[in-house]
Amino acid sequence: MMKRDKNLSVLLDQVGTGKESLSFMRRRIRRLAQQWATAANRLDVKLEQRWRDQKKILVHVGFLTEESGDVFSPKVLKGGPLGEMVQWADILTALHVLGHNLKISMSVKELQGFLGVPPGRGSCPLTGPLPFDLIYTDYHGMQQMKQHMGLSLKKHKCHIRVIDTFGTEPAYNHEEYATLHGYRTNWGYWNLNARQYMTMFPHTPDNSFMGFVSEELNDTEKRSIQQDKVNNMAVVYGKEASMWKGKEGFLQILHRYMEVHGTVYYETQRPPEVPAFVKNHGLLQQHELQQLLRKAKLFIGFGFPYEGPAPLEAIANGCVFLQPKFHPPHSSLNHEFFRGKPTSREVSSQHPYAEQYIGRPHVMTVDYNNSLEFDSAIREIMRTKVEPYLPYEYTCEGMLERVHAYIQNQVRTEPGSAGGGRITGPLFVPLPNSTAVSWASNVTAPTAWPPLSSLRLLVSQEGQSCVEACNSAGFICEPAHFRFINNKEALRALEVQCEVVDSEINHILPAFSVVRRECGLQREPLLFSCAGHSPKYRRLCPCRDFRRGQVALCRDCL
Ligand code: U2F
Repeated sequence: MMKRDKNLSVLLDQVGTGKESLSFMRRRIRRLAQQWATAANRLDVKLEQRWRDQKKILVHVGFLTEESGDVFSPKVLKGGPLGEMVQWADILTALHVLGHNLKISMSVKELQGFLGVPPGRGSCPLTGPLPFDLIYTDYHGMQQMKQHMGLSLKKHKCHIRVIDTFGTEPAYNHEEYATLHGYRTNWGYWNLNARQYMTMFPHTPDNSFMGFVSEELNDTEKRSIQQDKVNNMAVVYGKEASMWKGKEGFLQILHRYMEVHGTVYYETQRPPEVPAFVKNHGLLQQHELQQLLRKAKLFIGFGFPYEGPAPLEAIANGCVFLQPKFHPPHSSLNHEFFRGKPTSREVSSQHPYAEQYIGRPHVMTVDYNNSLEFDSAIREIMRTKVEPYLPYEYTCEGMLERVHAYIQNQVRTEPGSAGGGRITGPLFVPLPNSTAVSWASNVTAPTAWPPLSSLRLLVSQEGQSCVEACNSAGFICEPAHFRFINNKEALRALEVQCEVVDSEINHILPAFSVVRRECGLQREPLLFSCAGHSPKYRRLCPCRDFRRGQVALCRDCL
């Protein structure tokens, strides 16, 4: 490992200056430097002397380039989205701290320079070998790389990782399939392995969970927070006035019990959406927000923004996060924000991760249309004592551990075939009705990652996706394992009655119809999908175990 850049000054120089978005990222990198350094030391101890390849990595932040229009930077100080910048700052820091050889580009010109395209020949395709082992970018960056690399992008595509907050499901990613079956979106259909898309939360197991970090407290800080908590102090989640629109009723109820604080951006006077009884601090710097959250008992969301970092920060600072349940769930079918996004995911509340992975007493998800329920949740929160809590996967060590594991193991050279390597040893096949079938096969796949020891084969109910089927059995769907269960032996082990076994291109396969006794295997590996479901089919699901607090990694994954 190389010598560590303790105060991250090398990284800060690379990030550059000149835009509010960059200043925001630099402040964040500086503020968390000590925490990253401690985490890196702990990870070193944990990994002992294990060999780690140093990779040449290019990070091209497409959405911050002038060429993409950069709508984010001008809004940094005006209540616009900061989640993306939080995540990019943390990705850059993680890659740097892990000791990789990092280049950062925030303009098409820099991108061309790094890829070796001669200046003045904008569309000259890269012909030689790619000068990087890995390229992290986003959807805007993909377009820019396509324009400047031409056809050779296809050749180098396995080196690319796309940072994609809300996720991309396989059906939307496969060009021909998306076009034929109505899954085409403006984001593109890049024919990547779906694990090359990396999300902000672990919500779409077809993709990889990249995440970000939240500040960690030491024991002394935790104790002093407990002492200083103001039991009747609430902070409203929403830095832009529009997020408060139409919420007067809830705010009135809340105000009956608590002092209400806000951090809403304003120019000269209080925005009309924010009632006079609210103590509005204006948009705060991140460290100032942390201080406010340390005093507050409640952090309350009114439905937007979806899936941001702030609730994790609030919970880490000892607040309870109260948020609305969405009934019916929000999705690309019924909500403008998700319309046209390459996912069919149904979002059950403002922050499904907080709801499903954290839950009570830190998170309360209630029906806001029921004012009694809303009222009693507030009273309960005032009575409850909670400790600051941060899931391991959102600590610096957790993020370093995960990114390290991906870089060293993920999407190496997997066979392009839909049928897989060979499995050894017995595999437990717990069916949903809890009878466990043990399946011994003579297949081996010594280089598989996650290792095959983590595989658990399950059958979904009709209409159920593998995401749900694996979850309900206490596992997680693992798309890398599809290639091992996409075969007749798996059907046989599960005692599925097949009159015919077809091999087709459809994102719900492998699956079978009980009534028609038809079984189908997958012919296109890019369409292996945890998300797919169909009312008449039961799916074969490759589930795996996971580490507590680090769902991205199986028990033997490190
Ligand atoms: C999400 O983006 P947002 O920026 O709206 O997410 P937030 O949860 O509000 O938090 C982003 C950061 O803003 C910081 C806070 C968080 O880390 O510390 N902040 C601040 O610096 N000062 C303040 O007064 C208040 C907050 C999501 F992350 C994006 O991916 C989505 O595009 C967006 C829309 O759903 O929501």
